[in-house]
Amino acid sequence: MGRLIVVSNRVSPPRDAGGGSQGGLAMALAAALREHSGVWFGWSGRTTEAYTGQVGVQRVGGVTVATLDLEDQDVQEYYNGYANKTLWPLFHHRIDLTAYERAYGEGYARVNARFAETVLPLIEPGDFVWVHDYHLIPLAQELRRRGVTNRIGFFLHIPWPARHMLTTLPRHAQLVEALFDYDLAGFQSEDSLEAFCDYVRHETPDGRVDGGRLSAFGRNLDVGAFPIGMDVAEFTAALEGATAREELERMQASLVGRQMIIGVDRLDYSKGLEERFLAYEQFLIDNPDQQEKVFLLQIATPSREDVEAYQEIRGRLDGVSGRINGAFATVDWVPIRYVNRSYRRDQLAGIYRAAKVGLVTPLRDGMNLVAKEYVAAQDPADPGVLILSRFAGAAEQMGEALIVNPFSREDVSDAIARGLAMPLNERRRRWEVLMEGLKATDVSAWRDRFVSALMAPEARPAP
Ligand code: GDG
Repeated sequence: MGRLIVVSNRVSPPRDAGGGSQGGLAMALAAALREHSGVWFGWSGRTTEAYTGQVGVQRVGGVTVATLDLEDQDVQEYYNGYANKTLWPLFHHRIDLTAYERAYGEGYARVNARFAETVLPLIEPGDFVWVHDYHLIPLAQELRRRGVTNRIGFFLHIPWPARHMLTTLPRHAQLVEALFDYDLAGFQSEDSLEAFCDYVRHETPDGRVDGGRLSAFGRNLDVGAFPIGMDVAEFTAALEGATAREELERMQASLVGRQMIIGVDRLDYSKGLEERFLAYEQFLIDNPDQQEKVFLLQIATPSREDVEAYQEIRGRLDGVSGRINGAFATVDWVPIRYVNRSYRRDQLAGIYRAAKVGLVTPLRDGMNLVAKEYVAAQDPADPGVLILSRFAGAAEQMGEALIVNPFSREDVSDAIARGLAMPLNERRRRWEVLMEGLKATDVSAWRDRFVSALMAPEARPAP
């Protein structure tokens, strides 16, 4: 069996076995890499005056990690530019924020070529290559140009856009054609998979969809929905640790008899934070008896601060939260505790557990792991209620949550009222179903499903 080579924009190998601030995805990939004695390759996060193509290799937590430095212009055009100002907003249906600049496309192509030429010497015959996310869509094409015939898989962590959105992108067909140099492309949800098939059917001259096998541009591509899971075991262990317990006690002490609603997100316009604050304001207006009895704790970790749209959303959220607090606060109650910093993973576990309602209302999201973490953190004897946007990939799997339309303040307001008042037996019934689902489709199951589809594809009839 060949080795596994994982390629992603950044690498984040586990620093210690205990987890701490480490995410479940990094742990799961590291476990796969150890099992298949593989390599994790990506950008070091550092810039260099002049690109050299030199690869730094280290062993971290039992994993071989290989990294590449980029030039400042690469970071501006490829990472801040095409990845985060073009593809991210477009794939989240924000064409009003999408930059359609040729220089960004050129930087994206250049960096993908740089990734290909530097990872190339690490790939041996029989190895399997697993490429992650929108930063690296053309990587297989660049590797094929350099003679790589190994099986290469791609997983998209963000949603695939609707056809009419994607066709606003200059050279959209080139981007899709590049995906046909993979052997397998995985999406987060059936919805994203459908959107991709829809494009292939209608926008390619020879496109055909035959179950999980597509053909277009004279080539075949296997596709599937591989919804990512969380690391339930790691998170449960974190929840039982001293840090999570202390955090839970600290939160409980600060409740002073009030009920807490929790939101945890990267500070990103796709997460629907402004709409969430306004829906919560609507709830305070609709339910005056609830004022001073609840509060919303919103943790919003600053993200992509070099991109203007992120500076702008941060300013807007400061304004909206300040206005709502000014309008509703009393001498001993603030309706929104709005926090712009990050917490350790085990602290977050304790904070989630103290909340009666988890409010997860992205306008569009590939999956959304916060929804899953909130559920995993609950006390089985007295679980809280998850309110989840229908536009998160997670909604396909988490039907026992209260599913809402995040664009409708009234809908979200009603769900908050219902969640806070939900009787214990209903909360337990819903939570048990959700928790079963989390365990059955955790991050290891996701990884194993993808890796086995890549390594041992079923013999399929030619289309
Ligand atoms: C992309 C897709 C898809 C947040 N604040 C802190 C913190 N977090 C952690 C959460 C969670 C993760 O970050 C966020 O994951 P999401 O899935 O919610 O969202 P994205 O960052 O947009 O991720 C998404 C995901 O990829 C995986 O495929 O689900 O749809 O957009 O784990 O807990 N972690 C710590 N401190 C914080 O303050 N330690």
